[in-house]
Amino acid sequence: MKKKLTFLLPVILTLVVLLSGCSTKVPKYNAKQKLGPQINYTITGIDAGAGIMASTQTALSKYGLTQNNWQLQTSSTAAMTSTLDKAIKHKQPIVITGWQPHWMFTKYPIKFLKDPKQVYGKTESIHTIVRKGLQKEQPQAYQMLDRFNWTPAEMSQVMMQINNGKDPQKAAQEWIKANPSKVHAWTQGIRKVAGKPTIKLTYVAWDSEIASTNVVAEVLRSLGYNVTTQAMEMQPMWASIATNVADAQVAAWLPTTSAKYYHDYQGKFVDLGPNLKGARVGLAVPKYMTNINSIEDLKNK
Ligand code: PBE
Repeated sequence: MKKKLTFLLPVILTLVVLLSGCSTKVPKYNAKQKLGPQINYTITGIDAGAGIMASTQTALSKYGLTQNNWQLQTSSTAAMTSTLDKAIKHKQPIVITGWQPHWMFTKYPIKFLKDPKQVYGKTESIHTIVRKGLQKEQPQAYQMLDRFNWTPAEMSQVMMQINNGKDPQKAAQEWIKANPSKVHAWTQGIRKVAGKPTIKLTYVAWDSEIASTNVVAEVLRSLGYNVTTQAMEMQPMWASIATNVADAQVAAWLPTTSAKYYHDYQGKFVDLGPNLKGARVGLAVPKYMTNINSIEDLKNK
């Protein structure tokens, strides 16, 4: 008898796993029922340090959602997009922290929720931030960084390649090769430096910043620099520039998303202005959630 049971154990375990998988399956989105209970009043977020997480906490309180049980779940971009992927496949309800440029808006039928209280701001720009003294010490790098600018569509091209599995440096090199006139505008008249001076770029490993940082690094290399890139959390990234440990970052989403660090380190960096205009940050849902169009709907519908 005992022997038989041991033999059956794997079979029983498999059945248990399969059955529990079925019972926890979230039903399809139902527009006739209140949204909150369908997703346990949970917004699927990303890494805790991201500006969009702070803005979403503000949104929860400004729209009166906190007292309504709504909460923001911390995870990572990769975990959030994989949860989104599964939800879309099964037409399940989901609310995510979304931003553009990002391939999530190309790959999935999702829409931003209206933000009548303007918690996330209208549109954002991504600024280039360099350390004090860079202009004097590495004028060529400074000039290239000052000129660097591209469009959301251009950034998306690099991001898509990386999302399809291409090595980020390779994707940057190929984009540069395919866009000579754009790159020429950034480097025109800048003479190559001798002796391979080092430029250190810091960034947060968001898809958008992996793309931009790799492109900038490659262009600086073509000017004769030894470029290192280092991924870190948002606060250390700002600190690295403020303390002259790093030379530049191209990852400052403003005026809202990076506002905290922009103000905390004010006076300890040089803001070279936007390298990309027309970025956007907010909450997003699949388009099949047709009756959810504003953050206010999370409360009322
Ligand atoms: N993001 C992407 C970042 C900036 C770039 C919107 C996730 C954030 O701080 O929220």
